Amino acid sequence: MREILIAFMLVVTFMAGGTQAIAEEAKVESEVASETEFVLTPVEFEKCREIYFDRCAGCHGVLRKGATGPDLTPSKTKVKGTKKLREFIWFGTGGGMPGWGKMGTITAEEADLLVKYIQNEPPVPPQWDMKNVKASWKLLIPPEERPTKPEHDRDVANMFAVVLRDAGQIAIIDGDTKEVVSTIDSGYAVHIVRMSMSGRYVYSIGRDGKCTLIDLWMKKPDTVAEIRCSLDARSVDVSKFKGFEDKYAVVGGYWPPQFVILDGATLEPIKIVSTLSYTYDTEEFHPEPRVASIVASHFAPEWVLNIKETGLVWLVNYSDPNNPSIKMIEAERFLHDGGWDSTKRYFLVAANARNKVAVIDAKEKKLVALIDTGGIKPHPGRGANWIDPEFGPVWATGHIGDSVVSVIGTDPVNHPDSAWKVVRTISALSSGNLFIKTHPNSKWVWLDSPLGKKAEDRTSVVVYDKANMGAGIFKTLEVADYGKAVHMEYNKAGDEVWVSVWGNLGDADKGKAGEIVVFDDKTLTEKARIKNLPTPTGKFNVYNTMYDIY
Ligand code: DHE
Repeated sequence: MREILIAFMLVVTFMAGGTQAIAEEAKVESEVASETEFVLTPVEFEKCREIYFDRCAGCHGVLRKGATGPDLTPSKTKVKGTKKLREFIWFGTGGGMPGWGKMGTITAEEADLLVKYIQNEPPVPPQWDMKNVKASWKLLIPPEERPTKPEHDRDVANMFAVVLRDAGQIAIIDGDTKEVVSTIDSGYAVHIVRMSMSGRYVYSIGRDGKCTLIDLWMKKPDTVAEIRCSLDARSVDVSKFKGFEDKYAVVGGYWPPQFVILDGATLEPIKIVSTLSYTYDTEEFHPEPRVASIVASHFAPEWVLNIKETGLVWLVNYSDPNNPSIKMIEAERFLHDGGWDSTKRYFLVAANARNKVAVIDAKEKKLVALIDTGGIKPHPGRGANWIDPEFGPVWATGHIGDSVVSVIGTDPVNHPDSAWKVVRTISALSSGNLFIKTHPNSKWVWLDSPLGKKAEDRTSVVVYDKANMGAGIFKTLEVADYGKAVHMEYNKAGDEVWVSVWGNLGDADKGKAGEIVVFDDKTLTEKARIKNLPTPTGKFNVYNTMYDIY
């Protein structure tokens, strides 16, 4: 399927008219390039296009106009030159770019080809309109044929949906027994899942834009509907406001830049909306404003959609989904990931390439603060909330480009002096942090560093004591001796922490494709290992995801 898509994308690349200006801008360069040292055979070009899609597009954009990572259009890359570009790709940068060669993700030959590729004109993928979206929709089991109550006696609220990233699958694991109840095919390089407000359904989103709906009430949970909302995507969420529980879902697209509103029980598409627009500050047209994180408001029937390149937060009202109203809030460019404060009124989202966190008030529907985090490229995941003994309720983020955790005050009523300010800056084990996590029942805060420079940092996580954050790292836990330790998630009771070991699919025969290590949160000791999971990354406890507990 993916091969067909790639071939299709290449053909349409040269037919797409909407991005003519970009094509022309790069034409002169590519003509020179194709005659000289940057020439690639069609097979090499295709190989690079795939590597670029897998490793580079997320940060630099499909059109390479730059976002979390810098602009890589030929007018910029040719100035940098082959030698410098090769070094960046191989060794990474201080700004948070991973050293793809050094880490063993790509070979020397692939790095050489990529250097040429990014000095050529970027191919432009096709559009994906409602006709395509509708044609991709499959209702495998209609709601009336689904169970009317759970067909098993497992605690659905303590189940985990685990992303098996490189396998393109979702594992459903019983949080009590640690059994893998079901392994279900999902989208290509599947990215995240979210839960319906009832906790019955799991919605997954793949990097190919495929959304699957999994019913946890089935004896063996399985897909009941699927749809492809775009060709490249990262986010999905559901309607959570009172009266709209389980009614709708929304999928955010990276390419084409758009979102699609779906029926929550069947995934039937209702409305498609393009996010093509102008940057909030300079009001320049942007050809690729991607939908980054999405959260569901608890104050109104609204989704908070973070439009990365334009720096706008869109509050999309879904009460009349065929005629959605959108309030656009100016925030900051390159919005990425974020989470609610403990009251779920304020959404804190990283504008990562600007080293800032924007705070959106979902009740008053406005921006309340733009905070300089003091570190390079904040990356909170959804962040972590706890009560600091000195500053009251706080939320925190780690950083990709700095070995630092920034703790931000979130209580403007009782702690106005610390609200929306960095109140503590704590040392991490390393840069390359992606996720931070806690639970209201825990005394600890957990932080990973899967993009750390040293292998031992990538395989470890650290724990901080909420009551004594000033003391720095309380304990470093080595999770595995291979792969990357990534993403923590608590069980429903908040007394276990699950950490993924993201290995290589190719190392499955050595038992090193991946596993989940379960820690006892009280003693900070290992409690269980769920072995032989192919490349687990994000994992989501049903209850904690439903209620946004982190
Ligand atoms: Fe993610 C969240 C985008 C790479 C694991 N990631 C997000 C969100 C966005 C995003 C926009 C917020 C979704 C939301 O809340 O609605 N991620 C991107 C990229 O563009 C990027 C940098 C590059 C790419 O090419 O995709 C990228 N992400 C990764 C990974 O390589 C990770 C580590 C492994 C994987 O499985 O893909 C990864 N991203 C995650 C996870 C979350 C996430 C686990 C959700 C965290 C949570 O606790 O909610």
